[in-house]
Amino acid sequence: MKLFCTPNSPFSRVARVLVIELGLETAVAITTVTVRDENSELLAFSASGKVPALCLENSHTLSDTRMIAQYLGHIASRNNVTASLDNIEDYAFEGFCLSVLESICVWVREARRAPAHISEQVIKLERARAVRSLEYLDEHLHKLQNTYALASIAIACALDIAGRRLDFTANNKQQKLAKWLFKFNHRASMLATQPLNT
Ligand SMILES: N[C@@H](CCC(=O)N[C@@H](CS)C(=O)NCC(=O)O)C(=O)O
Repeated sequence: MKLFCTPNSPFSRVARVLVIELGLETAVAITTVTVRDENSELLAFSASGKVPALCLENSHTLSDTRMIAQYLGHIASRNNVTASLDNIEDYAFEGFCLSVLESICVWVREARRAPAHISEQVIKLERARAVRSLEYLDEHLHKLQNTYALASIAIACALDIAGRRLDFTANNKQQKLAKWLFKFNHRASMLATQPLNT
């Protein structure tokens, strides 16, 4: 199987972390591609052109992080990588964690624009959303205890990129979450998938 990624995409990083956490390094070949590029190798496998994308042996391609996580959990015979509809509380929480990651990506993308094109309104909105989300996560930290759950990995990747690119981290009011992130960031899977310093 081929997992198409970019070195700096937080969504790609979630999939790469999972490959390591689940011990699937020999089964999954990490393939670096470009995005937003009409010559990208990825376009032959996925018309969406987004990463991560997992090309299976039967040549079907999964191009959604949750589906990829579910599939990787399935082949690793782990049934608690993604939440099941049978546990609606976990299912809702996982959706929330993925939306935190998506919102941080929107903020990072906005902040990277040329200064004249940055929307202060978008930045303000995303910062407020991120503050609310961190407060919620700090209050519900017990939900982030499964280290190879999609929810935990999505939050670790979201908060790590927010710290690196936006200088946005958990503050004194969210000390439990800050401690959790510090510990999670030292996992071998997180250390091996750190974004490039660009
Ligand atoms: N909903 C998608 C989001 C993936 C996504 O937004 N990936 C970004 C990189 S973090 C991407 O590929 N962007 C390139 C593009 O928009 O063409 C998922 O869950 O996998």
